Order: sequence, then C-alpha cells, then structure tokens
Amino acid sequence: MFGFIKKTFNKIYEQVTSKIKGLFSRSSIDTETLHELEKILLSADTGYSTTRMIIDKLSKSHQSGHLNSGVQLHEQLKKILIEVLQTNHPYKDSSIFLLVGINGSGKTTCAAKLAARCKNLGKRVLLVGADTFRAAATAQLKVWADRIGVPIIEGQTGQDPASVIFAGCQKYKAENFDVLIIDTAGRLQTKINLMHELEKIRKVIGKQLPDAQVTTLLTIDSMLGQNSLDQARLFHESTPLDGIILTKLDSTAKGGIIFAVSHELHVPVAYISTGESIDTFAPFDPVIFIDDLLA
Ligand SMILES: Nc1nc2c(ncn2[C@@H]2O[C@H](COP(=O)(O)OP(=O)(O)O)[C@@H](O)[C@H]2O)c(=O)[nH]1
Ligand SMILES: [Mg+2]
Repeated sequence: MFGFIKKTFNKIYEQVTSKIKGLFSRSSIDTETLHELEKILLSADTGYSTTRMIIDKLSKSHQSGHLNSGVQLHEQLKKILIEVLQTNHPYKDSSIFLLVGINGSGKTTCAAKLAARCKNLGKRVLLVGADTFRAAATAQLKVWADRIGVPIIEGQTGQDPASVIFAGCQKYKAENFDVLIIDTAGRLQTKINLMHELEKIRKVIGKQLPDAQVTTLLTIDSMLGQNSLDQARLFHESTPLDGIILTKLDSTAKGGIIFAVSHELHVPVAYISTGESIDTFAPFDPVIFIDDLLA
C-alpha cells in the first residue's frame, strides 16, 4: 500500500535527503556540520522555529559529547524528526469527517479521495457538498461522487451550509451509513466569522448525531510553504482540529513543511495527498515515513 507513496516521497525529498545523507557519511561532526544541516532544513521549508529546535537539540548532544560522528547524527536526527511528527494526540479516524481549509487547498479532492478510501475499506459512505459559496463547488464533488459510486447530498449555491449538513445528517441516520464526509467552503475570512460558521456547522452535527465523534481535518497546500502555516493557525484557533491533510506534496521539491506543521500546530498529519487522481492519497505514519526518508 505504501509503495506508491514511498516512490513519491523519494522523488519529493531526494534533493533534501541526498544532502542530509552526505552529512551522515562524515567521520566527525562539528558545529559547522550542524550549521550545514540548518541551512538544508531551512531551504526545504522546515521553518525557522522547527529548524532551531532540531539544531538546538543536536548542538546540546554535540556539546555533551554524545554526537561526534555521521552515524550518530543519522540516529539522533531520525529520533528527533519522529518525535516532531508524533504529536501528543496521535491521529485516529472517526465516522464523521469535516473537511476545512482555504480555497484551492484540496478539500473537495480530498473529500472524494477519503470517500473512495472508506468505500474500499467496505464502508457505506455518504458525501455532503456544503460549499454553497462557489457555484461550481458542489458540482465538482458530484462528479467525483458519481465516478467513485458514492451517494451525495448536494447543496445549492447560496444555500445555508448548515441546512445542507442537516439534510446530510438526516440521510446518514435514516439509511444507516457508516461514514459521513462533509466538504465545506473555504473563503478566507476573519477569525470571528470563521469561528461562527464552523460553530454553527458543529452545532447542527451535534444536534443531529449527538453520540457521534467528529473528525475535523484541515487541508494544507504544501506548495504554500510558511504561508500555509498562518492560515492553518487561523483555522486551528477557530475550531479544534484532529488532523492535517497535507496536499500537493507531488508539486513541491521542498516538503519540510510537514515538520513545521506538526511542530508548530501540534496537530498530527493524518493523510497526505500526492496528485490529482483518486488513488494518490494515503494515511500518514511518522515512523514509516522517517525510516524511508533517512534509510
Ligand atoms: N498536484 C496536485 N493537485 C492537487 C492535489 N490536491 C488537489 N489538487 C488540485 O488542486 C486544485 C484545488 O483542489 P480542490 O479540491 O478544488 O480545493 P478546494 O478549493 O479546497 O476544495 C484542483 O485543481 C485539484 O485537482 C494534490 O495532492 N496534488
Ligand atoms: Mg472545494
């Protein structure tokens, strides 16, 4: 299952990892080596604060005499990067998924990909197109729904998203679906507006499905680098996030954003999206990822 992901990762991270692996082959490590590593991490979009934390840990280890060789650097960097990606709350699916994120970050595509994945796992899936802000938005999800053979509740342009979600919850209950996946609008707005809209959506779901746990997933476009972090913060402060879907990893040669997201938001990366076709989507496992990356 991870075959294609591994290939994609190898391609994305090749430039970065080949430079890092060059450091692993050194027989001795000094502060200059750590400075080189710092530059590599920064150039890969890892972000200042995350890079600083990684380098500080390694510097301390070096100063106390525990980091002297490339082999040790390999071991210790691997451990630190896994720790960065393993947030306090590991990601877990529930039955109700709410996809949030800014326009163009990949919500609709990922709603479809997630639906296809759940269907392949033998679940009965219902999609809800609640992005009623843009005319073509629910039509786009409908095309996907038909293609993958999953029913959809489609909102009309201008309709209150909460009422579309209400209809979705009703159908979900009445017909005993296993999984409900809700695609939402992603216009960038003020924190207050965003908070109110998401609160309203959560209220509807909470009222209709009082026992259900809701998994809120934020799609982040990895091509936007550090900018995407600011947007992610806005969402995170507006509604509790359970996981991140990192999208368009196929379109970046950097990819260090994956560490910045986990470190700075403390939200686990749940899934990654690496293309426009339905099968370019997979759950994310920090240990497998780092093992492959720095093997
Ligand atoms: N290359 C690539 N394109 C993607 C990926 N995910 C989404 N897209 C494309 O990005 C554009 C915006 O995606 P969409 O799902 O409509 O974003 P939304 O506005 O958040 O719903 C579309 O053209 C998608 O085909 C991805 O992982 N890789
Ligand atoms: Mg959309």
